Amino acid sequence: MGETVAEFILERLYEEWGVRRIYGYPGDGINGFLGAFHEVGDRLAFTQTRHEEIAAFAATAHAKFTGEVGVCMATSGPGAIHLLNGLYDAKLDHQPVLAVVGQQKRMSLGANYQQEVDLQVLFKDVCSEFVQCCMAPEQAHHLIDRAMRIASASRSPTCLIVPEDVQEAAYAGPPRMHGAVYSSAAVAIPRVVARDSDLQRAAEILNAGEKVAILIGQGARGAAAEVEEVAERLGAGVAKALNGKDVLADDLPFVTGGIGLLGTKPSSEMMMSCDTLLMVGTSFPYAEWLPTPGQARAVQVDIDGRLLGMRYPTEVNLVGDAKDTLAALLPHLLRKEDRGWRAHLEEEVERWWEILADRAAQSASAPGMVNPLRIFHELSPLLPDRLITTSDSGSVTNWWARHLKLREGMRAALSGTLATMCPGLPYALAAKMAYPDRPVIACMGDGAFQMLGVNTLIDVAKYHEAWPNRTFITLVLNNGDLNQVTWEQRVLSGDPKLDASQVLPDFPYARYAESLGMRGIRVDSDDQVADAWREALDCDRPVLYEAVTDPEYPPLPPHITFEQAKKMAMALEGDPDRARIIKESVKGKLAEFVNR
Ligand SMILES: Cc1ncc(C[n+]2csc(CCOP(=O)(O)OP(=O)(O)O)c2C)c(N)n1
Ligand SMILES: [Mg+2]
Repeated sequence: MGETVAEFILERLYEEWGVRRIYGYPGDGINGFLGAFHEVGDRLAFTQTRHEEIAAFAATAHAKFTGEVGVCMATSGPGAIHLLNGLYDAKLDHQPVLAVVGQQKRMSLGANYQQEVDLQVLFKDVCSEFVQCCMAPEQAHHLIDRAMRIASASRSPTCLIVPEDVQEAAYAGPPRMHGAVYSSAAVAIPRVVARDSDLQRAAEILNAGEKVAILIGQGARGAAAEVEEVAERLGAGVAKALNGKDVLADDLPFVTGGIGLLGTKPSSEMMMSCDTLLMVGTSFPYAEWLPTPGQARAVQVDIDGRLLGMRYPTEVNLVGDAKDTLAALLPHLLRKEDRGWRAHLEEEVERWWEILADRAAQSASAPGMVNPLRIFHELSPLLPDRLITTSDSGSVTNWWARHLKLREGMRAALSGTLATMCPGLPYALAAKMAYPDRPVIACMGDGAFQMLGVNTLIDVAKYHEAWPNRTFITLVLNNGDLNQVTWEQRVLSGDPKLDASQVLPDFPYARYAESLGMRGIRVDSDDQVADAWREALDCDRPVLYEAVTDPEYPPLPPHITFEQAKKMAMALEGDPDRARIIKESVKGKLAEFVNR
C-alpha cells in the first residue's frame, strides 16, 4: 500500500508549511495520524501534553511567540472538546492555529455512535474562518493547504476533521477531471499601507493636536522603532494595551504603561486630558479608559479593516501594517516645538514608578505573608536578557502588567482578550519548546495552578532536560483565594467575599515541584523575596517559586473611579476580611473612599 492520507497530511505540514511540532494527546480517533508519525520520523515532533487544553494553549503560544501557525491535534469526541478553550484564546487574540482532530469512521457517522460528536458544528464558531471534514482522500491536499493558509492569512484558528478510516486510506491526489481541486501552499504576506491622501488626512489631525496620546497593542509588534519616532515627533506619550506590553520597552521615559483597570495612573491621565489620539494595532475594549467621545480627534491603524473605528469615534481609519504605515506617515508629521506635554507625561511616569516602589515596599498585613507587589518589584531589576514571561489571569496579572519593567528584546504573553485562567504554564512550555535557549518565567495564582498548572508542570518535568538554558521559573502566588474575582465582587458589584466560591484548598506547591525533581522555594516573608529570586534565577533546573501572598491588596490602580471605591466601601460592611483590607487600602491610598 502506498502513502496514507494521514502520512500525506503530516508530510505536507512538514515539507510545504514548515511545521516542526504538533502539540497533542492520543486516542483511537487519531490512530491513523499516530501511525503516520512513524513515517515522518523525528523531523516532526509530536509533543504530548497532559491535557488537550494544554496542547491548544501551547499551539496558541507558539503562534504568539514565533509568528508561525501553531498546530495541535486531538482525538474525536472528548479530545476535540478539550481543545476548545485554547482555540478560543487563539481566536480572540487573533492567532493562527490549526487543530487537527479525529472522527469516527465514515460508515458510523449519524448512528449516535460512541464518541460521535458533531465536530463541524462544535468547531463552527471557534473556527469560523475554516472548519472542514475530509470525507475523501482526494480532498486531503486542498483541505490541509486551505486550513493552514486561512489560519495564517486570517490570523485565526482553523480545524481539519479527519475520520479514522480516511486517515488510514491510501492517499489519492486530485484526479484530472471535473470537480477536482488543485492547491498550493505558499502565502506571500503583502505590504499593506493606506493611500497617500489618507495618510495626509491622518497627519493633518496629528499635526493639529497639542496633546497627543498614542495607544498601541499587539498589532504594533515589530514597529517599536517607528512608534518611538512618531511619539518623539509628536511629543506624545505611549500607553500599551495588555497584549502589547512587550511591543515597546517599559524603561522608555515616555511609555506610560498599561491602560484600564490593570493599567497605570499616567496612562489614565494621558487619556483623560489628551486632545488627539493615535491607536495602532489595538482593540482595547473598555471605552471608559479612552478619552470621552468628542474630547480628542483620533486616528486608528489596523491591518484588519474589520477592527477599525469600533472603540472610539475615530476620524481617519487606516487599514495597514503598523510598521509600514507609521513609516509612511512619518514624512508627513511635523515635530511639535512645544515639548511641555511630553515633559509633563515623563514627570508623571517617573512619579508613577516611585509610587509603585512605595506600594511594593509596604509590608504585608499579617505575619507569614508577603506583599504580592513586592514579588514583582524585586524581580523586575533581576530580569534576565531575552526573557520570555507569561501571565495567567488573576490578581497576578495586575502586578505582572504594572511592576515588571520589560526591556528591549524581552517577550511577554497572556490571554489578553479571552482572559481565561490556565494559559500561564502552557504558554511558558511552548515558549521554551520554541526557544530552548531563552529564560522563561511563568506567573500565576494558586487557583490557576490548581486548575491546569499541576498538570502542565508534569510536562515541564518531562521535557526540561533538553533545554540548554536552564531557567524555567513558575511563580505561584499562594493567597488561598480566587483573589481577582473576590475583588471584582467587592468593587464592581459591591458584594462581600463569598467564602464558599472564593477560598481555595491548601496545596503544597513548592513540595509538589520538589517531588517532580525540580527546585521548590517557599517564601513567606518580605525579606526573603529578593534572595529567593536570585536563587531561582541561578538554579540549574526548573524552579517553582511559591510566594505566600496577602490577599488583601486591592489589585486595582490608585485611580479607580469614585463609584467603584464607594461600592467597595459598602461591600466591606459584611466582608469577613474587613479590618485587614482597610489597613491595606489605607496604605494603598484608597483611604478617602473607605467608610471607617
Ligand atoms: C477558565 C476561567 N474560569 C474563571 C475565570 C474567572 N476568573 C478570573 S481571575 C479568577 C481568579 C484566579 O485566581 P488565582 O489563580 O488564585 O489568582 P489570584 O486572583 O488569586 O491572584 C477567576 C476565577 C476565568 N477568567 N477563566
Ligand atoms: Mg489565588
